[in-house]
Amino acid sequence: MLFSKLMVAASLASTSFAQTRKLKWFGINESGAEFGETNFTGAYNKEYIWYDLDTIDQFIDQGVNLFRLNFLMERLTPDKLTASFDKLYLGNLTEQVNHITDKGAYAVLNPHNYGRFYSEVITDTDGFKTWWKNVATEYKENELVVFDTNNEYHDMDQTLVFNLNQAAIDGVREAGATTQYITAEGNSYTGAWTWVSSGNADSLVSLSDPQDKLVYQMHQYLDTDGSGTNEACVNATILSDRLAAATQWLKDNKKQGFLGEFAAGTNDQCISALEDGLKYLGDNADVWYGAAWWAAGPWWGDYMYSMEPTSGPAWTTILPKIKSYFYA
Ligand SMILES: *[C@@H]1O[C@H](CO)[C@@H](O)[C@H](O)[C@H]1NC(C)=O
Ligand SMILES: *[C@@H]1O[C@H](CO)[C@@H](O)[C@H](O)[C@H]1NC(C)=O
Ligand SMILES: *[C@@H]1O[C@H](CO)[C@@H](O)[C@H](O)[C@H]1NC(C)=O
Ligand SMILES: CC(=O)N[C@H]1CO[C@H](CO)[C@@H](O)[C@@H]1O
Repeated sequence: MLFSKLMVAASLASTSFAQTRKLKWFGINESGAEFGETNFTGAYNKEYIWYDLDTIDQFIDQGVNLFRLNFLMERLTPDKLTASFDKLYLGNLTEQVNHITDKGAYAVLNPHNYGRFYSEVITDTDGFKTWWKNVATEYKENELVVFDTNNEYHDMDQTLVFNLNQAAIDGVREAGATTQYITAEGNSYTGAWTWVSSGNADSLVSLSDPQDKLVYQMHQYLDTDGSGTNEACVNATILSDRLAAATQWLKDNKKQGFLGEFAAGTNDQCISALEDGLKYLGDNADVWYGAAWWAAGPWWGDYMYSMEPTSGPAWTTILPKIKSYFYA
């Protein structure tokens, strides 16, 4: 199983991906299965949706080799962290994971929960560890799966954010998933621009992974308040500017980073900022694994950042401009 996936990855690398990658990960966020956050378990195709496997293939044809799959913990394990899985939701998630990894791309399991379960901050670190142990057990044979501890912790005690990340790492490794990457996220919506000033740097530097395959995931938007809600970008160097302090921290501490969400409007200034920022990532590929665009998925419509083939504004305007930056 492990062997055959490696062979698929190797053969893809020598055929469709003729160019050498500069950044290890060229990613896209697939978003939709976490929609309807207040409806549990929620009605499929009404409150939430899984991802279109045909559009995933179109991304792979463009060189994308990582998909961050958003889903909700409450739908996977209804009622409590240690509950058994909803078999249908798990089955759908696994179908998507297998489709992606069979093609040699990485599938990031992203519980899009903000450190919350049924809207309450998760304080049961043991339960969280069990949750991750159970999930990792399902995927431990698939080395192209990446475990993302949780999307965007925020307004939480910093020690708790540390403890939850460490519990996730411990649970994954205890399950026997020893070859996969794990990506930790920080408080303050895991912002790259505030990574050092927020206290994430000082706290999370001490996370420990016995397999040494921990990657720090940060998110960065280019609008004034960094929220990713405005089409305008501050200026044409704002992405590299906002990554500078975190990049220095990664280098100083010999850590690896991954820009797990980034996006900007389809205007010229934003495109210049994206090109400048991705060039900066490539120049610092010793500490940055790559980046994943926010977002694709069947329900984004004409949302300003949608990269869903073929109607998303970013599919036609942004993707052709940025994809070369992922290659040498
Ligand atoms: C989903 O939740 C919202 C808010 O609680 C509610 O108004 C709506 O009726 C729910 N939809 C279904 C199908 O239950
Ligand atoms: C799983 O996906 C199928 C469509 O492929 C859908 O009919 C079903 O409702 C989904 N169930 C869950 C729980 O996601
Ligand atoms: C862009 O904005 C940032 C933040 O305000 C600033 O530090 C930087 O100097 C600006 N860059 C240019 C080229 O104006
Ligand atoms: C910046 C951005 O688009 N954030 C989105 C993150 O995901 C949640 C849930 O899908 C959306 O509601 C946010 O708008």
